[in-house]
Amino acid sequence: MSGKPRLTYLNGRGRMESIRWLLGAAGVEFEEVYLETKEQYEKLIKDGFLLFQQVPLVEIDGMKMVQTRAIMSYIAGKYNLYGKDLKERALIDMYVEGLSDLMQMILMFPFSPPDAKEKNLESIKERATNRYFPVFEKVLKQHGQDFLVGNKFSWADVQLMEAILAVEEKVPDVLSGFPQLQIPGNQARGNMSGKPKLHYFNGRGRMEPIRWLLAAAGVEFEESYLEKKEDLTKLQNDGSLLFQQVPMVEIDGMKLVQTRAIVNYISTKYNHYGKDMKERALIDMYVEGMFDLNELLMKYGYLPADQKEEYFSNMMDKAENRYFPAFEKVLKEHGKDFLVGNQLSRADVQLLEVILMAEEYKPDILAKFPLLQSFKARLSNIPTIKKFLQPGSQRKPRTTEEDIARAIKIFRS
Ligand code: IBG
Repeated sequence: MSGKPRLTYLNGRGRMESIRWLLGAAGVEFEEVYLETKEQYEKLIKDGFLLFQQVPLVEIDGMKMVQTRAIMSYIAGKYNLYGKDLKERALIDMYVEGLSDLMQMILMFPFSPPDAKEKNLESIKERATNRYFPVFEKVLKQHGQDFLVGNKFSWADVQLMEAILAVEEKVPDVLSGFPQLQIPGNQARGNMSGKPKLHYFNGRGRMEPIRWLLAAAGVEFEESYLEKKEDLTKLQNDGSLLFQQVPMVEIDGMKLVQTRAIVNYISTKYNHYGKDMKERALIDMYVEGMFDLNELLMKYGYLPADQKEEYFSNMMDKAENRYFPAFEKVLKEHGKDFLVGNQLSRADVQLLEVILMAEEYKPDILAKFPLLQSFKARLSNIPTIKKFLQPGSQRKPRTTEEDIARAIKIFRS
């Protein structure tokens, strides 16, 4: 659930390349194991990793998935690239299957005998130009939208982009008769590299839970830092901020504001928000408590000196006697590794974040909470989180006096 997907295949495109594209388009980091020897491959079979003795193999969410299409359907579904209803899904399936027939010709091309190479290249060109690309040119022209299905980036766009580039490698001017394909091609390309972009100041504040959740989901993101008040004013004046406030995150063509709305979207998108309404209700209860505690801890630095002492003892009292006992109890009662549904959710990620923050104020704060101690160790070891906890990651260091002075200059008029 928590680690990066692991792809096992040869170190080449082959049947794995479309899977790499789809994960890349979804912004998901993955690991690769390259098969170099026959023994490695036989070992996978012997160990029961390969249901039909074939790769591609993708280890994802505790499953060992084989069969390229099954793997891709799972990834497309998981990362919301598979339409919003059955009808959109049917269209995506049609387009993807057509494109994979074309890709199959390209995949087999290197295996053509020398005397068939020219003829096979000609058929790729002929099929791309006369059968497949006209279909997508027409679809885009008819509905006039940017993406093939549902006016939203989907698996079909990813597959089309891959196919266009693969054909262009062999027939560079293949798109010359397809003006529509030239435009969405560029847009898909823009979207492909389009990591979420976070707009905030270079400090923790209200953006830090968003950074945590993206990092835990293995999603790469970019940041644009507000350095001075004018940077905020510029975003306010160009209409980028619905309520004239940051955090703002550019993601999937939206400019999202309101911390909770942003984290709700990210957690849903990356399946860290429970499997049903009841799990979601529990996650909501827990994370709202965590937000309250996080807010208490975050505000401490911004207080005038004469209020700090009293505030500090209240905030530590709340951490030790209200919030942490509640989470210790949840873990004790169900005896599982994660707070909700026995799988990683945003509640776990947000709890780890707030535990580490509280420890900065009081290093032994978990002394009375053995289950939170083991929870902390377990969570910190999840590969994506482990990486985020290492120096040099996008996690922000403990808030300093300078951060506070800078935030006040930017945010207070
Ligand atoms: N409910 C909103 C959310 O959660 O996104 C509140 C957002 C908010 O308070 N944004 C502040 C802002 O943009 C920056 S975070 N202010 C400019 C304005 O004109 O309102 C301020 C903050 C920090 C640290 I920094 C702790 C708490 C708040």
